[in-house]
Amino acid sequence: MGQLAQVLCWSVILKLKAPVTPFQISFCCANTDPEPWLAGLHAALPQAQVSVWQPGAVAADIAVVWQPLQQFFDEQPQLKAIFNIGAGVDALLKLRLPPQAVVVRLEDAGMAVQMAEYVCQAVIRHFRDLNAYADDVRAGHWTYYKPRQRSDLPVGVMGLGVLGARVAQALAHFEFPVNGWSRTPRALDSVRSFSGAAQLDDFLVSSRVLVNLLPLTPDTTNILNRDHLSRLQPGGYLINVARGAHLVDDDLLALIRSGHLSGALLDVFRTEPLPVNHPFWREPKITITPHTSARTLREDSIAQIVGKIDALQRGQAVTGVVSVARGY
Ligand code: NDP
Ligand code: OXD
Repeated sequence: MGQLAQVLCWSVILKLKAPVTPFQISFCCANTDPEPWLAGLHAALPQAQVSVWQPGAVAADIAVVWQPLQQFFDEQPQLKAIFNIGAGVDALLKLRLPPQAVVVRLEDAGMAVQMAEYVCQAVIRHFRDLNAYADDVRAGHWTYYKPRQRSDLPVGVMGLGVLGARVAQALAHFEFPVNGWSRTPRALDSVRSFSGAAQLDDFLVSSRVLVNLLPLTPDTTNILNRDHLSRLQPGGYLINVARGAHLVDDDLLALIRSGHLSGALLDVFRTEPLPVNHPFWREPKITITPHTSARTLREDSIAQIVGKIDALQRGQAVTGVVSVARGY
């Protein structure tokens, strides 16, 4: 069955059931305090019974998940919808999911503005030599660096979805030349758009700073490799805010040490927390943040999920439905 058909079919079932039968929501989220989520979901959906999943729990209609265990889906094969409380579904799609369930991810829910502020501060910090000024001031030196031309710092944004498009447009407001790359063509004001594998090289050679906001899929795993990163203009700078498995760690280190890249800001890693013996910790040209560029905001997320549950109950289609085949 197609995804739209699944959504409509499920929504018809819920519509028929909702007035008489309370429905069950099962919450299964790693590293998340469940209590405020349960309270928020219950307050907005009083007809729902909301509980934290534990082995042997009652069968639920809807799951709210983040990095759940396979056991959860093995025990809940009847689920009709799975709401992921993040934008990226790479961890979820590694599991065997009930084939009839629609998978819905967060769309923005307060993350896009956070991502825009994080990336803009990083590009501006790099462009204005603010790290070098901070070092000099700490050492008691009053120094000046020659101002750079904005035209010398074209920024390439990989992924022009909900987050990438917001980031690209925020960068354009600061008058950086902005390139964008997506799977299918996207038209955005003030952004030079490239799409598909055929235009990847043109996109890379046109960019000096590279911002990664792709979903992690079989097509994008290891995409930040030596071949692609070495196509960036000399002195290139990488900002990876998507997933650690997009990046080939040794290739980044080699290109920084050769001088082709001037540095990187990394928010995501293959293993999180980043292991203490990982060489990224000791590379002075790499700045690390602990997967914090855009945090899930509980109230915004609950409001979005509740709105979509209501829409499904009214028989309306919702956005943010993941294509399991495409991987995002
Ligand atoms: P979207 O699904 O809205 O956007 C994905 C974009 O990537 C689309 O433009 C899509 O192209 C493009 N894309 C996908 N596959 C390819 C490909 N093979 N080649 C070229 N372009 C491709 O995702 P979001 O913007 O909501 O989120 C992006 C990612 O950001 C998440 O998957 C997650 O990994 C990461 N993230 C990180 C956070 C953090 O704190 N570090 C927080 C939140 C998200 P098209 O437009 O043609 O579909
Ligand atoms: C997400 C994330 O995908 O937090 O939302 O990384």
